[in-house]
Amino acid sequence: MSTDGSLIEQLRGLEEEALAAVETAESGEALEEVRVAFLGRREGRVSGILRKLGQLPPEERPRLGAEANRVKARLGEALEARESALTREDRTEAHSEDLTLPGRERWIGGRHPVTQVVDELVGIFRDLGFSLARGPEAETEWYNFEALNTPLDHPAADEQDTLYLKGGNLLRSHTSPVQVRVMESHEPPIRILAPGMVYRRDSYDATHTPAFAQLEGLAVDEGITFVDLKATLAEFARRYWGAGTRVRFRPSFFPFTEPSAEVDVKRVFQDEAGIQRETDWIEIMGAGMVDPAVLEASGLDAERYTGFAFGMGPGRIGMLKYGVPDLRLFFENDVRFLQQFARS
Ligand code: 2U9
Repeated sequence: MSTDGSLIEQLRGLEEEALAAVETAESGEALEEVRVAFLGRREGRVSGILRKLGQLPPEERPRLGAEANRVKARLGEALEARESALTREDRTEAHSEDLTLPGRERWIGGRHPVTQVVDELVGIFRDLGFSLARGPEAETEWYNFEALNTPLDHPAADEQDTLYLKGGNLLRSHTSPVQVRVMESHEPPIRILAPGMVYRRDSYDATHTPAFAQLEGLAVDEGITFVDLKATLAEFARRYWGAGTRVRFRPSFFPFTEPSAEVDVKRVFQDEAGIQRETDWIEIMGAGMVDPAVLEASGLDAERYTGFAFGMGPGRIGMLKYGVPDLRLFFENDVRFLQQFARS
């Protein structure tokens, strides 16, 4: 074997070794190390072999020179190819998300569904001439019961038994005390709405909670009759439940109104196929003419003034309107439920 042959063999051995090193390099730095180790001018192993060129007889030198150039060129190409493959891998890793996916929607808070119902009801009555009135949630027995024609030993007072506070006050069991306070301080005409939370010693089930929202209304003036009550509540019902809604007044009893009625609606509407449908009668509120005893207790002359009042539970209205089967859904703060009302 000639010296020339063995140098060429060494060169080809190096070539194999270098190509394998290029293929297994996992980073730009590792690749640069391979380049320096094989092609570096001073320390590179290919240059090392070329330095031995002088040992060969002159006629054999060109062949080794040409072979060395081929190996350098091939290694150069392999380095370049591996480098761009590594950069591509990098890029794919950094952007492995699917950029065509729709963005994540931003969470936008909203009013609680019962608050939305209250606001809508209040809006309708505002258009009918009622303004808002508020009062304390901690009340005296006088405002909560006695002024409302409900003696403390009356069964209705027991029914609404509520949380008593130190000193004999209690958490109001309805918003009616608000109306009493307004009548005390204002001469009629009075047309007010009293929305707010009320508290009762009650069970916590699908249709009851010990704390709930109420919306009551009161109109007092000279000459107000049951006709005004019927017309106002029928107009309200049609604005809230739809133009075709039918309204029914059933005789009832409340200590603070006489006569009293339960108000039912029957919704008449077209379904998706355009066929006319109607619901059963649904009870939506109680109402009546303010009992003269209540007007007198509030300091108004019952000979001169008459009035009507009504009361409803926006939680119950929301259940009916949106088909919510269980009142507790409104209180448990489950976003999957609440989200459905987020933007309405
Ligand atoms: C005054 C005089 C009269 C308010 C009224 C009702 C009938 C009634 C219930 C509806 C559902 C309470 O939330 S509920 O459980 N309310 O049926 N409320 S008349 O009458 C008044 C209020 C104040 C001074």
